[in-house]
Amino acid sequence: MFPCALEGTRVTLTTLPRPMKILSIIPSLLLASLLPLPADDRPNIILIMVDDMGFSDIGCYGSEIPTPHLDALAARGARFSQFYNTGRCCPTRASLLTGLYSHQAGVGWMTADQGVPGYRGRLTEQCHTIAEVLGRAGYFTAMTGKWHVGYSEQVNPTARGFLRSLNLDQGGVHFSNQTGRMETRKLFFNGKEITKDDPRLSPPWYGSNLWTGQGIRFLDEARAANKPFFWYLAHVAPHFPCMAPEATIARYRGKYRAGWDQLARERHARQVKSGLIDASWKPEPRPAQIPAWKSLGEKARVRYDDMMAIYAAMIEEIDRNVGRLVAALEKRKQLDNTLILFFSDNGGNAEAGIKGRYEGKQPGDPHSNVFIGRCWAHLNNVPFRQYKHYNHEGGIATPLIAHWPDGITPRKDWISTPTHLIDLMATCVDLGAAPYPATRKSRPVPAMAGQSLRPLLTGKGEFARRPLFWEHEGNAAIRVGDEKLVRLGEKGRWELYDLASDRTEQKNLAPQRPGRVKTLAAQWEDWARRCQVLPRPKPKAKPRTKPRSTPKPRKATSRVGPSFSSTVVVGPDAPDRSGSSFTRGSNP
Ligand SMILES: [Ca+2]
Repeated sequence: MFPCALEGTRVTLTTLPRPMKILSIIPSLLLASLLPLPADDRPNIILIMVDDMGFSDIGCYGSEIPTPHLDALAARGARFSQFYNTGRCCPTRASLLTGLYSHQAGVGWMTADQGVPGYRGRLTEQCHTIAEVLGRAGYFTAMTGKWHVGYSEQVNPTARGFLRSLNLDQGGVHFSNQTGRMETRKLFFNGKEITKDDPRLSPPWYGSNLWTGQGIRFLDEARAANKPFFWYLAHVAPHFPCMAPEATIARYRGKYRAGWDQLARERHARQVKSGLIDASWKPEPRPAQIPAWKSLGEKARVRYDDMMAIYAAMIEEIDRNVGRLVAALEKRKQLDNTLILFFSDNGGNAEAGIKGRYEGKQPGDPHSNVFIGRCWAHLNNVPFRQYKHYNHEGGIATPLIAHWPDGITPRKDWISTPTHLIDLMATCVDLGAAPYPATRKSRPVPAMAGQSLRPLLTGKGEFARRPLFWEHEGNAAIRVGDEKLVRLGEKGRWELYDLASDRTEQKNLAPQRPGRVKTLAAQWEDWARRCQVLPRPKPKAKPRTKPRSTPKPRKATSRVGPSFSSTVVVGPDAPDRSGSSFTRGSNP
């Protein structure tokens, strides 16, 4: 459908021959330019995504961290229990923005160009972004926060459809005066690089406040232009290096001395009580590499407590800014007709291993370097297995809160239909009455991979069953109904789970059901061929500095890019992957 600005009528164009379409649009456009715009009742859309937050880290998903503003949105809207991301920063952003599986958009891995279509390290020209699609349909489009789907001027937010933007090229920056490894990361305002202490940003700033405040200013521009708005708010928190205002951290110090064992039990109990998690699903036990909290000495307890206090403070800052955003919408009488969706880009992050990192004179300040590590990541993802990077539920399951008073009747139950980032483009196209062209710059673009969430949000209409697929660094999965086939690494064995009786992936049914494994694996392979997961990039040839007669033994553990020859086969019983090997060569 094409929204015609005349008398609020809509003209269906998809069935008309092309010359007719053009002829039918021209008079409408001419008239529209002469007449005042009619009231536009299409909803505003705000996507709020956080970075590296686990499934159970907010109050209404089981956390002990108070998130009253998010909980209030959930109470007045809807909560999804089986919404999925891709398990990693860049692919998630590519999939969200385009409504495609990330390899289709050129971002199968991170931002390195590996020379094959699915791994170009940036959004390619053969995809639309939500901003492009909604912008053409008359929306005012804005983004704030972390971009991370390509760095060149051809791929920045301005080039990819955002009328306004304040963005980092990649994440990891939380304070305007931050020092350390992330200090060199760049900040852009409407496509032009600016310094972090640019006076327009009223430094010193903390990122979660900045992204929200600037977005609200963009929103006012949209209203002045009398347009519905689309705002993609990509928070940089709680991604490492974990840091937050000291006064917020201070509220949490000491609270994590309860330890990960007790806190995991408490989170799980709250999840069962709220109906999010079925009591019969056995939570993932503490992996053997993570020490029992009670075995720790006082010094270690103080250290770990402080790390998680910093992380909790980051979540609180996000929640406070959600409240600020909601208040801004309310003040402008825009809350009822705005769809807000809140979710995370991947599961809790175990990078930096068991001990994490706790560096700096005052950990948590702008000059420190804190990773909460695997012990706390296990808590982040209660009750699931695995972490960011992986396709088990701990890597790809995220909360999804939806708030839209004009469209959603508040519901107490959980929406348990499996849904995915690919559905966000289809939802925007549907709610924004926006055309999704079959070509871009005269070249074909794949059809949207997802489906509109409208039937689930409103309770009206059917949401068709369909399979879902994942691949990242050789980790892979397919979900068909409640059956999920998943593997750890390209050389990992397929595991089969019945998520209806075992969402936590504790009972591998593959040995008993080889026929189903074969069928689902073939279905996954077919998708992988269709969606540019294959061909894979070739492993980089190492420059030869010595004669061939003295070869070194080949390392089988390189993680630089998705060469897939490596040991991505890391399970709960595998050796600890502490240290930086987890992300070497990546853009976190
Ligand atoms: Ca992330």
